[in-house]
Amino acid sequence: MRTSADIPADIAARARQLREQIDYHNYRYYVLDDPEIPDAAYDRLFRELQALEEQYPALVTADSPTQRVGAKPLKAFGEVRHEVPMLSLSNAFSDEEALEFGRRCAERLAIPVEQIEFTTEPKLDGLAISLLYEDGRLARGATRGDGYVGEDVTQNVRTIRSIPLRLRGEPGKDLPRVLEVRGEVYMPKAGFEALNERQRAAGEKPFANPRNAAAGSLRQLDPQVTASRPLAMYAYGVGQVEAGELPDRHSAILARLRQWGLPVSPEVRDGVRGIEACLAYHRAMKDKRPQLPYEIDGVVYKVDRLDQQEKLGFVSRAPRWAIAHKFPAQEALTRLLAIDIQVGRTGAITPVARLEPVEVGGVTVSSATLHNEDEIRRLDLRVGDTVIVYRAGDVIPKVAGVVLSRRPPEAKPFEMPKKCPVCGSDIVRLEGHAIARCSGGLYCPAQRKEAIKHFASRRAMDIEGLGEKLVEQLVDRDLVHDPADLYALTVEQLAGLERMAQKSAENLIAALEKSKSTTLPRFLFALGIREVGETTASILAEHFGDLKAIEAADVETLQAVPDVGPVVANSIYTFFRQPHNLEVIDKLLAAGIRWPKVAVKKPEALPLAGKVIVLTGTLQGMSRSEAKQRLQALGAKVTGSVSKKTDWVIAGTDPGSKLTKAQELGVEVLDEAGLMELLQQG
Ligand code: 9MJ
Repeated sequence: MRTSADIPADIAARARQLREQIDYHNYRYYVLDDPEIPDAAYDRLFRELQALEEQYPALVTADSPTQRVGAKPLKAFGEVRHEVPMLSLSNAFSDEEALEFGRRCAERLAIPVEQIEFTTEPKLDGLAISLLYEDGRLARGATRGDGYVGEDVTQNVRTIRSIPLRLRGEPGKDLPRVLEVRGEVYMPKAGFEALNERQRAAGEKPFANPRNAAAGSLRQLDPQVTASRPLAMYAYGVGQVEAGELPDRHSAILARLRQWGLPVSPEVRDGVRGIEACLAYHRAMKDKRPQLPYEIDGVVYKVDRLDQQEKLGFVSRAPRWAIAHKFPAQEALTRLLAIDIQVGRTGAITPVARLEPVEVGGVTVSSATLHNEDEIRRLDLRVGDTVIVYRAGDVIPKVAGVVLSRRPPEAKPFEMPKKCPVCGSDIVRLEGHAIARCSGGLYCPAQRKEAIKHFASRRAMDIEGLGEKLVEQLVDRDLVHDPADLYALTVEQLAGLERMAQKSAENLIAALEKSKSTTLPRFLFALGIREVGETTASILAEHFGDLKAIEAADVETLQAVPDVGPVVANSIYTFFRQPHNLEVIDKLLAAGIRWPKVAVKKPEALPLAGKVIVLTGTLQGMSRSEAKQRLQALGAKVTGSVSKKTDWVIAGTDPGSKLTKAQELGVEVLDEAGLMELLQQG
């Protein structure tokens, strides 16, 4: 092995420079939320450092950014005694309780509450962490435990990329020699969803919520496992401090932590005077909660001046100078009344939990999706069970688990019905598939209704006024069997239906007439061919130019289309081999459906050919669907979810979880100006 003496001076200097640059760009990214260079450039720096360290192992230092995952699995965690106890927070569950907190502070400080300045913070729903920095280097990470003794999770916190291994600043000068930072480790919503997808795909139990996922991930004996979990951290205070001065206000300490390179939530506000202003913050954060990329379960108010904090002191295990003002719970217990079966457009069977109505986070929930049969088995759900219902931000409610101790003795395991509850056809589940399907096809009224709703929908034939309830009546009364029958409807037939007056019947006939003039991509999409979404429909139209050529194409020809794989090709081929489908298409064309000729495009020649783009947030200059169409016209593929294959994520205002996902995966993010640049290439 080479020793440090063998390392040429220029190599050692370059390694030092690379570490400094990487640390700086981490700081721009995780702390300032304002990256200066694209991710690809960051990756180049990182790889260059890795290569140098591989060539000269003596160059490796414990705080090198390449050394996040190194340690071997542990047998057990060691114990850590907290020099300064890690206290918890008292809770307020109502505005009244928060006001009461303000009155108590005012009384003890002997000043009017309006004169007390608070810092207000989001209360992250994760787990508390203590990070000990010695001479600016991360020396130890520990969980809170009981507040006095926690677990040593150093090797796991090192894998969390938003936690700096080395602080910015000079120890002994502007940086205390010993600094214990306190904060919350959490799992962003997008990372949580992706992790649970992976758990399900691997046949493992999904985590009930991001808090459990974060706690489970941090308390892994093997740091490799922790490293594979999308964890993050926000700092919210300090514990032990030696040989160094800190400011005399909490808000200034947070600002200092940020300067030292620690991520602090951008939602923190200081100079909030009196409790009424705190309550306004509570309301604003409650509204913002669905848009935040991570879960919060309330907000925290902290008296800002440290001399006032000292005067207020502590009660038992919580400071008197802070309070957590919680939001209504996102979890609730209720009873599972039934498991219903829903049949989708392509026959997919989705079990749905019918629940005794219960308030979850301020919304009444009476049903929840159960994904599929395996999910029910994994949760061991039985009708009559008491279940935990969980809502994450704006996400649809889910059943997170069962309270086994409350299971009624007669509760029986769920059995998937063998026959479709709507049409009586066999339900089949192919080997290796998670989804069971009704085999009735368009014989099944449920599938027929969904097919017609899809045909009429805005992005398909855009038949205004043909809503869900109307389609159901039309199918139930045998007026419409397939989409082509819509064009044979008369004003008299329509006017006889529930909630249809003469005028609305006339309007619908006019809308049907108007829909006849369409485009080939819309028509293809409207047919509801499995696996053919809007993007594939557009690509098919531009590749083949007309419907007859698509109808005639064999599987091989279809697979030659960019983005069409064997599954999609087979699905298209099979669709056009069904006499019934061809009949419906003929009837539709005979009814007068038409579209302008499509110019065949050589896809490889387009400027954005092969690029995968995801749009998120609100754009100012155009709608998202316009942006999508314009990008597709330039050859880009526009998809709905961010993956490693994504080339760019274009983020408008209020971008949501896709932006977080992009940042986690290191996908380059463009703003609206970046989008305009891409579009100008056309
Ligand atoms: C969380 N969980 O976000 C505190 N917390 O302060 C914030 N927790 C805390 N502050 C003192 N923002 C004890 C705990």
